[in-house]
Amino acid sequence: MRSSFGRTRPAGGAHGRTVHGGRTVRGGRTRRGIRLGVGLSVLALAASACQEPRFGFPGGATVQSHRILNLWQGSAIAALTVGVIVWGLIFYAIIAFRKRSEALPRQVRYNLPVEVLYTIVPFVVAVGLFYYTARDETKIDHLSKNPDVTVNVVGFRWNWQFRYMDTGKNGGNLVEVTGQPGVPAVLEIPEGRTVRFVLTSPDVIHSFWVPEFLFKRDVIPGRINQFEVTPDKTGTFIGRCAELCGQGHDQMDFYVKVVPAAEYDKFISERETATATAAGAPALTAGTTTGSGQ
Ligand SMILES: [Cu+2]
Repeated sequence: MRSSFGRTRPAGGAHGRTVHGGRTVRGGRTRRGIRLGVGLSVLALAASACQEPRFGFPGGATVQSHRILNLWQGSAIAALTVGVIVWGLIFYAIIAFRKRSEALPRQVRYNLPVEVLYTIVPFVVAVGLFYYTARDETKIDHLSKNPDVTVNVVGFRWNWQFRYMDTGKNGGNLVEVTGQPGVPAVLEIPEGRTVRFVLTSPDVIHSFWVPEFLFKRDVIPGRINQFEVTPDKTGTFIGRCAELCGQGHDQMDFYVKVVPAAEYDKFISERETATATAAGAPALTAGTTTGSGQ
């Protein structure tokens, strides 16, 4: 009588048949119970997948963020599926192969199908995760030839400066926004246009993070990091420094205000043509440079 996993199965005899018969009934119930449990878990998972749970992520406010969210949802569902199968197998082994007597279970080795399975399945899972991650990372990191808006972001101890690099031409002011202690900088950007961020730091490592964009990138001294987003939702979103950069790290909040394109054009043209003294809002300095260490 062949058996896997060292399950005890007496070979014969009146006593053996009785025990064997009893175990078959119990084993059948156990297997049905486990199948039902696994089936219900898979159903619950499939039902929750239909409603697209975000597994703790925000909804996203850029074209790129939806791709990031999809990757996160897919990875989480794949991990949960593997988890449910593994938990199922663990509980199956605990129940089906529990100690029933002092007799030593039949000892077996080298179950080739099982060994092939647990080699191939993790390989397929790893290749799948790698493929989708590499595909999405390439798209998310893509830099267009001519972004609609370019903003130089300077993260410094302990605030942010945003400089609109498409301004300051043809006699207009260079528009820049610099946060002051207690007055976070507000970065206004247009909905539906590609915005490139060019990140630099004059002092220590910071990290430019807008949670609603589902994206952050380090701001490193001596290095220029870039990325692009295309906002697709208007609103004001909190931004933070995501790198513990020192004593004033907690003061490095800022706001990103996504506005309709026409409103953004008005915002920029007003500041480009304003006189320096007229643009004296605390968080906004138009046409002047700041002491941010640049
Ligand atoms: Cu910081």
